[in-house]
Amino acid sequence: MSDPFTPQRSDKFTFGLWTVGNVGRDPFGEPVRPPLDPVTAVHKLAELGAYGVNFHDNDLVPFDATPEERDRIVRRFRQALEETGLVVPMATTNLFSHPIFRDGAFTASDAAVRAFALQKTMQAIDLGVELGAQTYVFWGGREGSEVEGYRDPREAIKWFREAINYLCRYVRDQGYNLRFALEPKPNEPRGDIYFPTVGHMLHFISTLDYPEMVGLNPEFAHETMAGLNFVHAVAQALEAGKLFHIDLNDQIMGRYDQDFRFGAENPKRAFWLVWLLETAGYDGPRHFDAHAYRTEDEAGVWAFARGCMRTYLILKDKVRRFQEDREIQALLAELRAADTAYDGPQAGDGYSAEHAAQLKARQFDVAALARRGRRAEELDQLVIELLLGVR
Ligand code: GCO
Ligand code: MN
Ligand code: MN
Repeated sequence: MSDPFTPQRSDKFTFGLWTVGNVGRDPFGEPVRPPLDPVTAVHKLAELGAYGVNFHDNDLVPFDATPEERDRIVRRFRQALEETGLVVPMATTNLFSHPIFRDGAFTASDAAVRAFALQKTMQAIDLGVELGAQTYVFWGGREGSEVEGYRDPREAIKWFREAINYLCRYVRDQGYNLRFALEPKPNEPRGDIYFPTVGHMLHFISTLDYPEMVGLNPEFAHETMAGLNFVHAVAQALEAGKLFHIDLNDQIMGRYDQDFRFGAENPKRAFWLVWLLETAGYDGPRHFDAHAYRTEDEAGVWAFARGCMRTYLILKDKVRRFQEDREIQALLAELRAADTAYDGPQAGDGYSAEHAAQLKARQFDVAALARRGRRAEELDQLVIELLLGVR
């Protein structure tokens, strides 16, 4: 009877206050929607079947709020969470809107700005933890440059490392149960942002004092903007045990930062992403970092939110069909049988001098191996037909 694509809490869908609360401001135009009360957002998201809500410190508490205002806002918000059962799995800091961050935060050339960013982040971590967050995201929106004339990028990398090391110590010192998730992006709002991709971040993490506390928050749009394959980026994060969180949305390569509804532009890539997440057993939140088109009013915002979750669930159902489709599975089995027929020495056996000698002496039927087609056309067409709903 019930619609199988109705989201449940167990699907772990989350939205940022800044996503459904996006007022539609862009570089060319004023807001088209009034600000959304965070308490209304919580109630509405709960009604739609979401699991949680995330925020930047200033999505909830204005930059210049007094301590009394802060406490009143937090009390009201917490009450909404209690009434609805919504949780706050992730929180983050706004280190990009205020003019003080015009040249970055942790990588700003001005030491006072760097110290202020650290102070603001510690306060924001306290706020996030107070409301239950277990993941803390670092998106370095302004951590970049347009001009190389003054700051040596190596210095920026060092300062970013110092900040993350410092904050890891802070979290440990407070006894917080909190992990950090770094979110790479190639550009926007800076001409270029330091640590532009998942790969850059993964290496950076290996240089930290507490690498086990720090992982990734990759975003579909960010690798896509750079023309990269997001599914491969997520696979590398998963393989490294570093997929701590994920930002789902959509984007056309080469355009401005679009933050479209999940699956809106690249449903096939989104399908492979859902396939990867579901088959890898990723059990973190499925967070939508996207917003409604500027054409929309508040009703359009909720249509957008519903659409993100519904598309994920439809794609998850397509993954199940992919795994159960007799023709697809038979094709995969045939390919696998041919691929695993070789029983000679190979890298997976591990190296020894004797093994290497055996491998060097091995005769291969190069012509036969080179002749073999991969049947990718057949496989991809079957997937397309599955996605287009004719199988
Ligand atoms: C962007 C980013 C942000 C971050 C957010 C949480 O392109 O603007 O994706 O939305 O995800 O600041 O860290
Ligand atoms: Mn983004
Ligand atoms: Mn994001």
